[in-house]
Amino acid sequence: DHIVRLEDYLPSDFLIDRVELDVRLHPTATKVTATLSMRPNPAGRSDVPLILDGDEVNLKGIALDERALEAGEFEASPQSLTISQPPQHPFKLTIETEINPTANTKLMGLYRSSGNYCTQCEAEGFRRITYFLDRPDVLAVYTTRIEADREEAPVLLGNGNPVESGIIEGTGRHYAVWHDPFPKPSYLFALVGGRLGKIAKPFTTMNGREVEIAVYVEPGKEDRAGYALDALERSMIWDERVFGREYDLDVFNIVAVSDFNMGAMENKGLNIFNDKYVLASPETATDTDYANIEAIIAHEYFHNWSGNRVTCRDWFQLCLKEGLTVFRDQEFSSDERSRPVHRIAEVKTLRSRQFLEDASPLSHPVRPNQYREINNFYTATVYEKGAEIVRMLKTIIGDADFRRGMDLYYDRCDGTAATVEDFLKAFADVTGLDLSHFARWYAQSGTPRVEVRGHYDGTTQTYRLDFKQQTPPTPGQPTKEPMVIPVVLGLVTQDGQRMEAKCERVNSRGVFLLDKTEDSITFTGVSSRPVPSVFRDFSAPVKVSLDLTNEELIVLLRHDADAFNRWQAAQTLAMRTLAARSTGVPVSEDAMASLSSAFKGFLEEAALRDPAFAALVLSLPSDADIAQEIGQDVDPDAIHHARKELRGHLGKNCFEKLADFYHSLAPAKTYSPDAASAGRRSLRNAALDLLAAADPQAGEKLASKQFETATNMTDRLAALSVLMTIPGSLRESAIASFEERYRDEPLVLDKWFSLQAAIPEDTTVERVQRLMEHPAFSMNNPNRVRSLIGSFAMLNQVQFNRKDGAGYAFLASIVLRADELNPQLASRLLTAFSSWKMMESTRRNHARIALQSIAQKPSLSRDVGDIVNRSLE
Ligand code: BAL
Ligand code: ZN
Repeated sequence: DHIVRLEDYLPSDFLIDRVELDVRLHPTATKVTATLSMRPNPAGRSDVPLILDGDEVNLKGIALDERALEAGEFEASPQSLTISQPPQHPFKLTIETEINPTANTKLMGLYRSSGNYCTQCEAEGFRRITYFLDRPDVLAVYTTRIEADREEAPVLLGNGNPVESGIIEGTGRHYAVWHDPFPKPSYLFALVGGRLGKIAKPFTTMNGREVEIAVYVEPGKEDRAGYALDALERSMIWDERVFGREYDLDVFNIVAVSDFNMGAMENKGLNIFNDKYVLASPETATDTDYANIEAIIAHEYFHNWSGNRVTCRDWFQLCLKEGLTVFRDQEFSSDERSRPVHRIAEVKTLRSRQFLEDASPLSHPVRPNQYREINNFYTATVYEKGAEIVRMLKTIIGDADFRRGMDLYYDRCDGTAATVEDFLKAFADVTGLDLSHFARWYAQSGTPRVEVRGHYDGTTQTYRLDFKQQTPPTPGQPTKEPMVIPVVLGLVTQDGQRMEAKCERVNSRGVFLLDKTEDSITFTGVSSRPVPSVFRDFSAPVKVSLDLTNEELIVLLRHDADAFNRWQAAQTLAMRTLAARSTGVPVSEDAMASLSSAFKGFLEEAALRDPAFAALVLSLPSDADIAQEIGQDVDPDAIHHARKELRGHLGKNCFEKLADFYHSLAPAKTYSPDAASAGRRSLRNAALDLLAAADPQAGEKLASKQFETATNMTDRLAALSVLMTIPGSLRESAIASFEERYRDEPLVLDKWFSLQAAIPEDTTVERVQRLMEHPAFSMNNPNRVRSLIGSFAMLNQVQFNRKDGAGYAFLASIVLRADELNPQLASRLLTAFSSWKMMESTRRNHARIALQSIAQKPSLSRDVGDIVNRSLE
């Protein structure tokens, strides 16, 4: 098996300046003619063969400078095309290939989704269309002619601007020509051909350029595309205002398709989306769906600069575009919604996905230094931790220098394939700072742990904070160096006032830089013992250990100026109890009483001021969060039981207040997806959940009524999800009525699959197996598979981690089935085994056996082979 290493990077020996593509779409025999204007790369090696990448392509013809090559002048296999003696001067290579889009179940390259033709080329899909130098540092200007049957594909879209279209008389066929003036790597190539409905509007850029922005969807679903188009327009305005970035083509098209491996793809001028992240109506989409659509539309649009205009030199630099673009979309959503609420949501995702990954055998640096299969590195570490690095940089250098650095980066690197070093150099140059130590965040894997201890001295009126950092070993990195960790902090008095103490190590923005293994800082003029509020706004992606008493945490929950730390205080309080009770450590009646009085106090004082925030405080750490906190010999049943008990306890003790919220926050007459309305719904539904935990009979009644009378999907689904926790006939009839109501709505049925797969009962494996026979389920559609199988494996801690191993064995069998159709989908499912080494020994043994059963299978895809081998190491 071939390992690609960062240290082996060499520039391409040949360059491709222009690509002319002629694609004649046909369901099973699409013909592609690629004319490549090539030349030797002055920065490459000379006198070497030209080796083009391929993947399951059939060569039909090849010519060099218009002369057909003869056998012996080239060598072709489905995987590569070699010309042993290419010219030493510019030349034109013409390659004809034939591909079968209908047979393409991998959803990489050109394939069909609901009869429409579409492409996915990142990371290495273009080589499934034609032979090419399929690497991100080969940038070319593309002209694409697409031809198709007029009935089958009335709409033909490509990258760039439309230049020509017409009918081919007497054939029933037509064509369109698209030209993209911006040089781009092949992974940003796209085309679409199909029957599609369209909504569009004009957009005028900051410098007065007129652009048409459009969203294409399945005909008849145009009325569900409005929110996506609106989000696109808002994204364009935001990127102009906040980063000074203007759109650069005459059209910007988004196409929604129902079979897609990822969330969406940022192809130049032609974003292709998983329809889950485009289609929304109040009756079919939840508040979370609306928020995700807004974020992903923005993310893909922002890539036009961070990814497309400035692209990556090689796939090791993936975080250069992904971490930065996630940071940009998070900032956008924070500006469009509530910043603290969004920050908490980001951190919850980071902890549940990235911290988990970093504590698993799959841990890797934000910039990995080797890979077997690049598709396996589209990870939470590259994306979410990558975004945290950008945010830390901004925290360290401040907003103004951050913007200046971004401008310099874009100025210098526009039109090039850049590296993480280029990115950091822009910020080093505008600030004069040495960022070489900071750069360790890209290279060192694992989540740093920071221990903070406070010491108050009343006689000198000083307060000292001692910091210690340490990063646990991760695969390939047995020893670790200290990181540069920005700690944003402040002090609070015991009665909740902000304390004005001085410390020269803390800058005017409240930042202390911890860059050694141990360090201490001292505040002067401290007249009473303070409560420290550290890592405000989650200023670094670390695990913090802080020796605060429960009383001090309650002070922070009630009074801290930093909303994130108020939420964190509630989480820490709950987590202490949950972790203790899950591991058999007794928790005193007093401690339980003080916890519920803290929550009750919070609800009475603060909840209605910011309902979305209150809902987040009420949502206790998940089963998986608790497992991570415990870290070893985990018993998921004990965790589930402890969490259920605590929810019941809090629900009982806050019953009146929760019931009060439930009734006073009754739904508005018309649904609006805005953040404030969504916040009220989320608090009301969080209240319903706790009421049902306290009194299942009353909860079942309330939830059934809400389920039946709901006027929007958020409330209907929230009610159904509460019913899922209460076995009985009401639950089963709600399941049946939901199915009946949405039988023709695949994206809505995905929610129904997902909720059933997450039922924490012993019969769930059989239920999921039964649902695989449902007419709406298909192993070929990634959304269906992720909803049913993915939810079972990722959201159902107790049933996936069944003590008899049945959950693991089931997932292993599905992974093997999926691998034959779609290796990327299969390897994603397989990452559910990330936490297997944390489990107690019986489960651990079952998980190992399941993983070994996969590893032993001959002819695994490289995707699954890589994950299973790393998981077992
Ligand atoms: N580039 C793959 C999809 C995304 O991150 O935007
Ligand atoms: Zn992205």
